[in-house]
Amino acid sequence: MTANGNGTAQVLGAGIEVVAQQKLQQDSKIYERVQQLGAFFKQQFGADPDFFVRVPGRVNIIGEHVDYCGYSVLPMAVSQSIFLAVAKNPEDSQLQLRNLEEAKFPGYDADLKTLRWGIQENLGSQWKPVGMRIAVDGNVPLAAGLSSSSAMVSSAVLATAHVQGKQLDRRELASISAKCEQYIGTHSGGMDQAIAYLGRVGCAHHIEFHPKLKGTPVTLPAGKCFVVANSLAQKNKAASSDYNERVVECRLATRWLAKRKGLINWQDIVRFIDLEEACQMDNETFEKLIKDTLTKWTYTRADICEELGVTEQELETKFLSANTRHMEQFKLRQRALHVIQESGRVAKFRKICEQLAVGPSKAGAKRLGELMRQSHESLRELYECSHPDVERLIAISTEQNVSARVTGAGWGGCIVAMCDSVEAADEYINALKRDYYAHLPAHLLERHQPNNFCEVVFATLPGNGAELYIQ
Ligand code: NG1
Ligand code: MG
Repeated sequence: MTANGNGTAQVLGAGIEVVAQQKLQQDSKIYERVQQLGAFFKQQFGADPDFFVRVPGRVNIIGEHVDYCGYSVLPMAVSQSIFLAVAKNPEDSQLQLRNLEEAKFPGYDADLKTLRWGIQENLGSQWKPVGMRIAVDGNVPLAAGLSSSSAMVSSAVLATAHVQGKQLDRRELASISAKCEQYIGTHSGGMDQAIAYLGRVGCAHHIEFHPKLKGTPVTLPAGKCFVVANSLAQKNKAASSDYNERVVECRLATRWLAKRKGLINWQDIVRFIDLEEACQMDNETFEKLIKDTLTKWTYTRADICEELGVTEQELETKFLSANTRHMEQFKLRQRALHVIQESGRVAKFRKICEQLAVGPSKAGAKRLGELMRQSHESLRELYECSHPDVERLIAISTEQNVSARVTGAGWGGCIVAMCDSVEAADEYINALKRDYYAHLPAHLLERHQPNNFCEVVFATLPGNGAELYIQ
C-alpha cells in the first residue's frame, strides 16, 4: 500500500487526500483494521482490493434537531468508523457487497444497471455501470445517534466517486451524500455527512448550511474531556415516523409564521432560517414572534387547515409525507422554540470556545456546561426526543456534577458529557459503569461486561474526516 512514499498526503481520486503508508502505519488501530479487512476481501474475492475508504461517525456537541431548519451545528468526528475495501471491475457491472460480520449482515449482489444510485444523478451522462467488489467493516454503534448510517452512505459515495474517476471536493461529497441519504426516507439535514468529510483531528467544527455549506474548526477548551455513553436503547429512525414528524412540525410552523408576517411567498418558505432572513429578524425577535403567534400547546388538523387556507387533502399532499400522513396533532410552538433557542446556544457555545482559546476563564467553561444542560432539557421537554434510559444516564451525570446531553436524533442512543479533565472523565466513566452499566439486562451484560464496557462508554477526541488509502 503506498501513496507518495514520503509520509505526507497526496490529493488523488475523488479530491480527497490519499493517506500514505507511513502515516497509516503510525495509527496501529487503523492499520490493523486495514490489514484485517484486506485479508477478508482477498478471501471473499480472490484478489487484493484497489483502495480503502474510511469514514467516521460523529458526536454532536451541541445543536440538535436544527440542521434541517438551516441552522448550524457543532459536531466532531469520532474514531469509530466505516471501512470499505474496494476493487473496481470494469469487465462487468456487478455490485458485490460482503460484511466482515457476515452473520449479522449477509452479503448482497446486484447488477448496477438495475439500481438507481443517488450519486448517479450527480454524475449524469458520465455515469458508467462499472462493477464494484466491496468488503465492509464498521465499528460505529448502530442506531445510537453517532451517525452510523451517514458514515455508511458517505463511504459508499466516496468509493463510487473514486471508481467513477470523479474529482469532487469534500464539500461536494458531503452535499451529495446528504442528498443520497434522503433516499432512506428520513428528511434529515446535512450535519452528519458534513462532519464525516470535514472533520479534522484535534478540533470540533462549526458547520453552517446557509447560505452554503461551510465548516469552521473550533478548538475545544483545553483540558476538557468529552465522554460518549450509549444508553443501548436503539432507535431505528428510518423505521419510525418520529424524526419526520418533527421535520413536518418545523416546516408547518415556518409557513404559519411566514403567513402571519405577511410574506407573499409564505408557501415556499420551508426552513426557519429562510424566514429569519426574509424578515431580517435576530434570534430574540424570532423567539418573541413564536411566543406571540403560536399560543396553543397543540394544534389540530383543522387549526392548520384554517390558518393556512388549505383543505385536509391539500394538507396531506402538500405538507405531509408518506410516513407522516397519519398525524393528527402538531406541537408547533414547542418545536419552533426549541429550534430557535438551540440555534442561539450553538452560537454562544462557539463564541465561548473561541474566547477560551485566547484566555482561560472559569465562568466561560461553566457556561458551556450550562448550555449543554439547557440543550438537553429542551430536547426532553420541547422536542420530546429523550428516552427513560437516556434520562437515567443524565441523572447519574448530574449527580456526578457533569454536564451532559442526548446527542444525535435521540429517542435512545448516546449522551455526550463534558468533564473537567482526563482524571475527572475516568471517575465519571467508572460512576456510569457502577450505576448504569452494571444494571443492564443479562443479555447486554453478557455482551459488554467482558470488554469492561469500553465500546459503550468512552472518552473521545476529535478525529479526521473521510480518508482514502490506495493499495
Ligand atoms: P443521527 O441520529 O445521528 O442519525 C440525525 C440526523 C441529523 C440531525 C440529528 C439531530 C440523519 C442521517 N441524521 O442524526 O441530520 O438532524 O439527527 O440533530 O438522519
Ligand atoms: Mg443516522
